[in-house]
Amino acid sequence: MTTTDRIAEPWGTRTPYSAGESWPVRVDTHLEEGLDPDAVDRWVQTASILHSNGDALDIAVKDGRIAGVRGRAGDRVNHGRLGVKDLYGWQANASPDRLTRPLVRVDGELVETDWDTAMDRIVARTRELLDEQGASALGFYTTGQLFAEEYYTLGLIAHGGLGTNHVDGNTRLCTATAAAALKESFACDGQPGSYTDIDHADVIALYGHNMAETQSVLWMRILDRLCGPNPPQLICVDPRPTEVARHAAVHLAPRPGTNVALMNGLLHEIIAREQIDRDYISAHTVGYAELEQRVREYTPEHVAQICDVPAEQIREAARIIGGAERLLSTVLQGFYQSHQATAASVQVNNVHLIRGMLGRPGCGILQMNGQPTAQNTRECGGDGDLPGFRNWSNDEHVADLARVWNVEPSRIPHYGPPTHVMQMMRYAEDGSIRLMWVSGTNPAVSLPELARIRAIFEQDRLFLVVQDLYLTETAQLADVVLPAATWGEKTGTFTNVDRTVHLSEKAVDPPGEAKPDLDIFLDYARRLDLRDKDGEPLVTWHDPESAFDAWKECTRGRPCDYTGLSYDKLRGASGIQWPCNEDHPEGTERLYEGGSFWSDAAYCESYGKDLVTGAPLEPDEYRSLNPESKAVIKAAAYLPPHEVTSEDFPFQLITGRTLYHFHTRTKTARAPQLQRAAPEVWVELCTRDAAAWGIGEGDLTEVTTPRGSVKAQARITGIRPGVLFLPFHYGYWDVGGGYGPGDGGRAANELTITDWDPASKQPIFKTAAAQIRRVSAGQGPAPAPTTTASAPVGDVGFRTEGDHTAQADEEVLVGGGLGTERGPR
Ligand SMILES: Nc1nc2c(c(=O)[nH]1)N[C@H]1C(S)=C(S)[C@@H](COP(=O)(O)OP(=O)(O)OC[C@H]3O[C@@H](n4cnc5c(=O)[nH]c(N)nc54)[C@H](O)[C@@H]3O)O[C@H]1N2
Ligand SMILES: Nc1nc2c(c(=O)[nH]1)N[C@H]1C(S)=C(S)[C@@H](COP(=O)(O)OP(=O)(O)OC[C@H]3O[C@@H](n4cnc5c(=O)[nH]c(N)nc54)[C@H](O)[C@@H]3O)O[C@H]1N2
Ligand SMILES: [Mo]
Repeated sequence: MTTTDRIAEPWGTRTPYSAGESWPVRVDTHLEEGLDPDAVDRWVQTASILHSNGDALDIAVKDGRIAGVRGRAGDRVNHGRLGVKDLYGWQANASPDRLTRPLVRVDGELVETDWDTAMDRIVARTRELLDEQGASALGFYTTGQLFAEEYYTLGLIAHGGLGTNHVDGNTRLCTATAAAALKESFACDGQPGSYTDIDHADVIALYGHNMAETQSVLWMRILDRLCGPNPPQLICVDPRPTEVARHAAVHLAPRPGTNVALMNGLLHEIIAREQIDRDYISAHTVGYAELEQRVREYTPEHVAQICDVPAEQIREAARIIGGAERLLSTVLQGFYQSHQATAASVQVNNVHLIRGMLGRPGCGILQMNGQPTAQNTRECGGDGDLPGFRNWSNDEHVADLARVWNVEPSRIPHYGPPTHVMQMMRYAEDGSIRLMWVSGTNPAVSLPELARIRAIFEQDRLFLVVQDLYLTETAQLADVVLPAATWGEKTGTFTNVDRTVHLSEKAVDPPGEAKPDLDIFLDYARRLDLRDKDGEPLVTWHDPESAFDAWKECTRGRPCDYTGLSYDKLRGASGIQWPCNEDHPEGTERLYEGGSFWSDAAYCESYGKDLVTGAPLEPDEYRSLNPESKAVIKAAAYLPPHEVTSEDFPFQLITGRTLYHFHTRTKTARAPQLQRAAPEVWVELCTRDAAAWGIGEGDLTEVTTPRGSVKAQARITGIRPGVLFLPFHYGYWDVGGGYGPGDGGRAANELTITDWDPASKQPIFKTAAAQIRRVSAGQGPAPAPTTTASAPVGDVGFRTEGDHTAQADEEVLVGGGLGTERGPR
């Protein structure tokens, strides 16, 4: 057993392993100070809630409170390890400023009230609006952080009960492009790959994905391969010097927003060298000829001009990718939130399709998710799509869902694609959406162009309901605030990126009168007296397990088939990957083995879209494009970003994450070790730009775009010249008090643009034109971590480390622990 300061050493101790071996077990534990593991009353099974990796863990319960966490040795995902946010983040549950009672607005002020009063207000307003305008007045904006049971219930209420098409999740900001890219290539959502592909791959390419900070346990798996025999080679595509870049054989740092050009350059080289699998292409794909034609002009020299990357580096990266025998690719926000998001992400799929690298060990695509339950939002209809990956433009799928729900098909809106959140905000701005119910997300910090978002939420004519744990920036603008229970305080299931389903059990009671989101939605349906077509209650379940059983039925025969799962089966050694059914009782490790796809026109989730305009394809167009249910290779030309640099705004601004915080910090700022590691906003720029603009380490600067400005201390790093990076975590609440935007903004989204990808509708958070100027000298270095992509170029006289409370245990179990692991290996 070793004890490690995991703030200073976020990835902990190395446990090297070789290709084809099983990843060794290392159990990470962090308990409240002085608590002996043997003195813990109960260990309660769950998985991580602060990212999408799905690391399994047990909550330590002592005297009815959460007192720590321990990784689960036998789980297929993490083999016992935990990341920093999970080791320390649990403390936020017990924060003294949790909401404990509902609040309603009276004479302009939010005041405490009881559940009946709060719910009756919402129900009365819902009824009024249904009478006056109909269901189009109602919008629901949810999250990627609740449980499957909760999304499914919300989706049924909104779609099947009220009949509104205005339902979306913050997954729109997050992984809408993952879904869109999978739908374009495979006609269906669902990750082809598996985390075990890391154990086999000889090349791993990470596209716009800072895995070291955002899925730190998965990164440990790669680190352990890198220091074992036969290590894989890494390719990193990111304008910043992330830990991923530091370990890469080739680090391509393109101009932000030029991903399509770069991908076309890589495809050009791979094709030019004939490093393609012609048999696979002809047996299992359509569209290759167009791709070959399209990428012909993207020579390394031409691409070098667009991306400002040396042509030789592009050749070298293509040589490695083209020479791989087992290629794993991952894609995340550097593609999804950048310009031409879907078109770029689809090109990653194309690399695998033309090389036949799919459906066998080491050959995986992970179009990553970000949030712990983003996959469920998409599967269960929380993002507006129809549950079970049903196709809204296939009338038979709508009829089938109507059968499952026992409603008339006409009840389920399917006249057009579901309304995405940016469009919902537009409708609220115009006054046609008049009730918006926000659950589990903090849009007053996380949506682009915050001044506009605040103005929309502040309108009197919009009735805003916010369901959260704390009085967030968004909750402060609400008409009704509902106190929710969270992870550890309620039971439900969630599914991670590689389709692994975990059960998360209730460990402790929620504070005060806070209630699980499921109970709140069920209460709303009951008070509205929603009925099915036979006059029976529309929602037939009453608790998490009965909701799960209903959801299972809804997935029967669909790609994300859960029918072989149950709470009992999930209460055990390891999470299980869907599809899990009679044919695959222990789950399914990889999709698309042998090149068979779910792309038959009668079965598929989507007919695809035009990547430039976003227009959905008609069923007949799809049938003639893909008559034999193959994978679809879709080519795309590079187009310049909409907002380009100018004399007034000479920089490109990108925004993103740091290791120690989660999103708008509502949980991580309330965990002292995490908050101390990254206490305030900063801005990253390179040495050359700092010198040119007279900015020194730690100086206070002002970053401006056409939307607004933000003040931040400067951190000088090895970031690409001409690029600024701002973490988007810092809103206007803070430990020990808040401050308003009037005091000078610090939220990155004051600066971002109202613009989105045409196909996925995901907002563009990663390319805006900006200016920076020095305001004054700083007092000491910037408050940015030194352990991560924000590491300074030189010594700044300060290192990120934890205090004595940050010590965590690591126990390496040699050759053991996984005997009880489940699922096909
Ligand atoms: N610590 C931590 N972990 C998290 C989260 C968190 O808040 N904190 N959130 C979770 C969620 S919801 C998500 S979605 C994921 C996100 O995980 P990531 O996508 O890994 O995180 P980001 O920092 O948003 O963006 C990744 C990288 O994209 C690069 N980038 C920016 N613009 C471009 C571009 O045009 N091209 C390319 N190639 N790269 C570009 C940035 O430099 C950045 O390093 O993380 C999850 N995990
Ligand atoms: N500029 C910029 N903006 C971005 C991004 C970026 O990279 N750059 N990334 C985008 C991405 S990928 C994402 S995912 C979003 C995240 O943006 P948000 O979803 O707004 O971020 P969170 O802080 O996770 O907000 C979740 C809220 O849910 C609450 N909550 C937690 N658990 C529960 C629960 O069980 N029930 C309920 N009812 N509430 C709960 C939390 O207290 C918190 O207020 O931000 C997006 N915005
Ligand atoms: Mo996300």
